[in-house]
Amino acid sequence: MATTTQAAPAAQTDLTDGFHVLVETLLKNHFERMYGVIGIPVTDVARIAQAKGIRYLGLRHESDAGNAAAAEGFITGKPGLYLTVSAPGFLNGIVPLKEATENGWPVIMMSGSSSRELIDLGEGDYEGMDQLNYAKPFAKAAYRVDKVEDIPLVVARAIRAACSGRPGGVYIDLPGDTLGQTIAKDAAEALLYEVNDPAPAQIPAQGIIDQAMEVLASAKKPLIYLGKGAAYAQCDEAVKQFVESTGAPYLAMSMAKGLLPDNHPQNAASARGMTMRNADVVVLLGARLNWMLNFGKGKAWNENVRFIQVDIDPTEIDNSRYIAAPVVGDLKSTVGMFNEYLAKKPYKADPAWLESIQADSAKNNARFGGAETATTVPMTHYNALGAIKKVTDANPDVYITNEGANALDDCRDIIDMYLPRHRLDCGTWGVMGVGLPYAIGAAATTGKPVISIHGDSAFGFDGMEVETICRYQLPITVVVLNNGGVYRGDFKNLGDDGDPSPLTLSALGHYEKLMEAFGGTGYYATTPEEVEKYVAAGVASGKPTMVCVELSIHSGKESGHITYLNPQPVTGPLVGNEQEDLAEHRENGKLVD
Ligand code: ADP
Ligand code: TZD
Repeated sequence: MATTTQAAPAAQTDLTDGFHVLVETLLKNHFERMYGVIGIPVTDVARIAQAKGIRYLGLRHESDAGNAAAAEGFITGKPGLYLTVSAPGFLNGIVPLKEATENGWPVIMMSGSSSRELIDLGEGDYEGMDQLNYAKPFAKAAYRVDKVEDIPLVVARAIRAACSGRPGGVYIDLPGDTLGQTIAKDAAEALLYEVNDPAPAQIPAQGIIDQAMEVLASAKKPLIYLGKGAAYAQCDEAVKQFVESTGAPYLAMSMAKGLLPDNHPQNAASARGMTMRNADVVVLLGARLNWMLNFGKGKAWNENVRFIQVDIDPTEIDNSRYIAAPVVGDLKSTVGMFNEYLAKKPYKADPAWLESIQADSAKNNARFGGAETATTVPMTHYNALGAIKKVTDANPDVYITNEGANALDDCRDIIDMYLPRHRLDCGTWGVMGVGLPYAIGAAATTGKPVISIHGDSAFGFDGMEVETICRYQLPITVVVLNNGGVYRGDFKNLGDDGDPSPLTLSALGHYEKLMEAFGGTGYYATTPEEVEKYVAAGVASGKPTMVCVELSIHSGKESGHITYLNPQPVTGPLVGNEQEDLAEHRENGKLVD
C-alpha cells in the first residue's frame, strides 16, 4: 500500500474584519458615543460598537441622529458621530450634515453604501446610490474607504477635517464590502493610531493684534459681539477677562449666551438696538456678519462703524463689508494675545457709554417686564416663558434647547443663561427639527438636565424622539408652547373649502400624552403657576417629562422677530380677528378633542 505524506495544517491566522477595524479605530480616538439608525449594511457597526463600550443611541430618524451628534460636537469641541444606512437613510442624514457645516460644528456622518462596481455601472443595487458624490456639496469634506487597511486613515482624515479651522460636517462612505473585508488581526492592530493635534492652534501675527488694539484704543463707544464661535472655542476665562478689562458693553448671539452670565452688568441685551446704532468700534469674536447681524451695514449700525473681526476662517473677512482690523486666528490664541497687549497698554471704555446703555436697558425692562410676570390666561409666550425662567434661574446648570419662531425668539430674550455652551437652538439656518435631538445629544453627553422648549409646529418635526428619550431614560423636560399654529393659531382660510388655514394646527391638543404613551410623565398647564410647578418637577425628577402649555391662539407674530424678511402680499396682514375670545379658542379646541 502506497503511503501518502500529509502536509501539516498551516498555522491559522487570526482574522478580523472591517466592522471591527472601524470600531477599534473609533475607540483608539476616544469616541464615546454613536448616534444612528441601523439597517443594511451597518447594523453590526452599531452592535459591535456597543459590545466594545461605545454608547450607541438609536434615534427614530437619521436627521435627528445627525443633530444629536452635532450637539455633542458643539458642546465638547470633538466631532460627534452618527451612522446611517444607504440611500434613503443617507439622504435623511444629509440635512444635519449641512446644518452642522453651516453652524460650524464638528460632526462625522458614516453611511453604509453599495459596492462601488454596482454603483459605477448603475446595476440597480438595493438602496443603491452614488452617495459620495451626492454628499460632497453638503459636507466640509467627504471620503469613501474601499480597503479595510484604509479605515484608520479615513477616520483620521475625517476627524481632522471636522474640527480643524472652521469646524463642519464630514462624510465617510462605508461600502458594505469594505466592512466585510478581512485582514489579519495583528496587521490590523498595527494600523491603528490616535490622531495627533486634530485642531491645531492658528496663531495670528503680532502685527495684526497691535493694529486691532490700536483701532480699539480709538473707540469712543466700543461694543464686543460674542458669537457661537467664541462659545465653541472654549476660552471662556480669556473672553471674560477681555470684556471686563475693557469695560465695553457686549452683546451675545443666541448660542453665545452664558459665555458671560446674562445678568452681567456689561450685557447690553436689553438695549441691543441703541447699542448697535451707536457703537463706533465693534469687536466680533466668532460671529459672522451674516443675516443675523444685518450684514454689518444699513440702519441697524452706526454709519461710521469700524469692525475688528476675529475669525479662524480667512474667507469670512470682508464677507459682506470692509473690515478695519481682520484678525485671522483661533480665538483662544487671539484673545490671549489681546489680553497680553492690554496688560501692557490698557484700554478702558468711557463709563458714560455703558451707563447710557444701562439706563436704556432699565427703561426697556420696565416697559416689557410686566408681560413676563402677568398672570393672565390663556397665556402668551411671554408669561409662559416668564414662568419657565423661574425654574432656569433656580437651576442655572440646566441645558436649554429651543426651536420655533416666537417660541425661539422670546425664549432667547426672556430666559437668562449663566453657563457657556448651555443653549442650543435653530442656529444659522433657523431650522426646525433640532430641539429634541439637541436635547438628546446634550443629555447623553453631559448627563445634565435639559429643558427642551418648542413651538407646537417645531415639535412636529422631531416629536417622535420622545420615545427615544423614554427608552434611554434621559433627564429631559420637553415643553410645547401650543398656540395652535405656525406662528399663531388664529389665521383664517382665505377660501371657502372649510379646511384649516395653511398655518393652523391643533389648538388645545394634548401633546403630553405622547410622553405618557412611552412611560414618561405628562402635564397639561393652563396657568403660569402650573407651568413653573410642572417644569420644576420635571427638572427635579431627572426623568422624561413633558409639559404641554396652552397658549392663546393670538399669541405670537408671523415669522417671529424676522417678520421683516417675509414679503407681504398687497392685501396686508392675513391674521384673524384679534377680538376672538377664550370661548372661541376653546370652541376651536373642540375640533381636536
Ligand atoms: P453666530 O451665529 O453666533 O453669530 P456664527 O456661526 O455666525 O456665530 O459665526 C461663528 C464664527 O466663528 C464662524 O465664522 C467660525 O469660522 C468662527 N470660529 C469657529 N471656531 C473658531 C475658533 N476656534 N476661533 C476663531 N473663530 C472660530
Ligand atoms: N421647515 C424647516 C425644516 N425649517 C423651517 N424653519 C421651516 C420649515 C419654516 N418655519 C419657521 O421658520 S418657524 C416655523 C416654521 C414651520 C414654525 C413656527 O411655529 P411654532 O412656533 O409653532 O413652532 P411659534 O411659537 O408659534 O412661533
